[in-house]
Amino acid sequence: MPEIKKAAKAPKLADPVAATIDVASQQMIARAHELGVETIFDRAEQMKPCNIGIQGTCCKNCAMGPCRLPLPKAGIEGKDERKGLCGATANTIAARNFLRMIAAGAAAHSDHGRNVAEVFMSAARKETEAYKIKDTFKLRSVAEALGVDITVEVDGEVKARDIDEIAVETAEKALSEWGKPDGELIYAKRAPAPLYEKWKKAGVVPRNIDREIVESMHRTHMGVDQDYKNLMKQGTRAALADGWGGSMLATDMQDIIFGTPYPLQAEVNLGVMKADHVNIIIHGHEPVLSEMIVAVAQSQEMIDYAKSKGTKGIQLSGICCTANELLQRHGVPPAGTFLQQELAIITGACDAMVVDVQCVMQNLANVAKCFHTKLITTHPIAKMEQDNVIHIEFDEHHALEDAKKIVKMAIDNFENRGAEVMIPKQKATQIAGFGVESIQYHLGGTFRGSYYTLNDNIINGRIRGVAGVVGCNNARTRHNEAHIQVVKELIKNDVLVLTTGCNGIACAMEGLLTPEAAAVYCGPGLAEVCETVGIPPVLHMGSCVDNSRILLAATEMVKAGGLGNDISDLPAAGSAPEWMSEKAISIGQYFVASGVYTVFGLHLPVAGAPVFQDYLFNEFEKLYGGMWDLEADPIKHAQKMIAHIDKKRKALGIDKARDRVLMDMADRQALEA
Ligand code: BF8
Repeated sequence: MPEIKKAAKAPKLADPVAATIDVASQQMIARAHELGVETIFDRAEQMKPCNIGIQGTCCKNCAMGPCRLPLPKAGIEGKDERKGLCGATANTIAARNFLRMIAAGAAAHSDHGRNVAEVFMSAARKETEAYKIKDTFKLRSVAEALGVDITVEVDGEVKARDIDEIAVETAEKALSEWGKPDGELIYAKRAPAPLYEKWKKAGVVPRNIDREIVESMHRTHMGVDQDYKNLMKQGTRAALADGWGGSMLATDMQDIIFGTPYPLQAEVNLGVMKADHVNIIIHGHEPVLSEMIVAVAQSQEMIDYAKSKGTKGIQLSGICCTANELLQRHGVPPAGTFLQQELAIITGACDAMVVDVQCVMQNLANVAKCFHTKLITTHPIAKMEQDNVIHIEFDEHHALEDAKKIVKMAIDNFENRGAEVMIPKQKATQIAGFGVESIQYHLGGTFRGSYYTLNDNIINGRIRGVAGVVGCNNARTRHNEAHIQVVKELIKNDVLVLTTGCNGIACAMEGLLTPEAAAVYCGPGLAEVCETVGIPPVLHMGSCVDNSRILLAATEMVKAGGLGNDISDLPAAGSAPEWMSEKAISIGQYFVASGVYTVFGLHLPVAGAPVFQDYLFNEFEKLYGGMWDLEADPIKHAQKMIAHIDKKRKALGIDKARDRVLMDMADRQALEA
């Protein structure tokens, strides 16, 4: 009898509406199904995550394992007897894993920072035509922060020092922060003095950036650090080396050579792509090459060339944090968040996608194969094995030529588009490009250039507090839903939101980054301030390395007075509702160690080690004033942040002021009635 073969079961596909709240993305997921193209949303249906990994208690740091220590269903009663082959406890395993995540995240941000610092050095030494010192004002302030003299004494007279000299010495000073043999991270002293003293007392001031990452790897090697508290001491040091080191230097160097962002208007979402234009999408994190692509794509030569090929011009757009970088400095519209990268190609209208580092899915190559899209990798440390991927390695010494080659390749590829073009219509308007400097200007004015007005409005209760809501998308949860629900709940309760990364793009897609959003979504106090000053209730501060801007904005609030002496005294909280990247863990840890109560969504890989989790969630507050928390439900998540903000208002003695303001509003409404 012939063997009867069982028909292979069709793989389960994602339900577009359950996968994302964004209508444009829903259309593209459905389109992918029509065309038989698989995306991350489908794979999330087909592959379940490892339950023990999620709990943080799988140790694969040596070849005797992986040792898996699941949490018993009934929980831990009394003594926790679980251990790996070497005897490592659940606390040790979870802490080692957590520290390795911090180290990887800190490495990603900091290596990005180093690359930018090297380009800055080339610009300072005038070794490249493509990059110049663009913002001399910022250069001087960064030079001062790094201890570089900006004045010289000539014949007893103090004069401004030559700007080229300042640039070279600043670049040297900055670059040495990665590997200097002694001393400590210079920027640690940019933190409020009481916070620096806490770090000093705890012994966690970073020595240099690279060393903290290397030591993290050493300590988590088999048979080294076996005390979760000591492991997290290093976790704190490595995270601080990221937030107050690699990330902060990346932001500063980028501002110097590309310009400090200032609020500007742009569009967002897949609808920014144009059927009659050459569409180039830039994706990743390091904006050094993309800056050149912007310059080249805007050149008359390339626009004319594009028109000669029967197109109406060149439409640049972005994905992930390269998008945020180009948005905040040039108004280049983001086409979407992390989870929309495959969808941008599925429009059939992406003539080239240019990727650099981080958050780039390898499946882009498989999706690009189904269309005409040229997928171009540009970074020596980030290549792809698939044969349809083109590698054009970027070098700052021939950056303009590289950019031209890429733009020309995209234009030439326009004629290869198939009939399957379908660009969703959805797009929104946003105001982005906020930073420490522009908040100071907007809320303080030219004459009172300080955070005094912001503090004043917090003290009088119109603004209840400030929240940093940041971070990724995660295919294990509905795209953008938690981002938007958390932010809406916060602004409804008069909490001003500072955003970066994919949260910033998600908020923009929802229309929350416009001054008009204040009247629709905010509580009366925040709405009044936004209306008076003309700002959105959610301020887009840039990419993920730009979380350093949030640290410095918080420091400015402390300096402006009236809200305590340290970041941990501020009515403030942090959040990453849909995190997925190791970078998010590093960011979370440096927020916490800087005094910020920080809530993550979904899950955290610490649940399998309850003692370690308690250390992060409760004991940490005694060390630095900030602590971790986890809340998957977006409304409860926001309410926990608001409860913390209220706790801080009470400690500052300004909780009554808020009551009074609310009564004033009610009284006023009653009078008007
Ligand atoms: O650095 S928020 S998904 S794009 S990691 Fe990645 Fe996460 Fe987006 Fe930016 Ni940040």
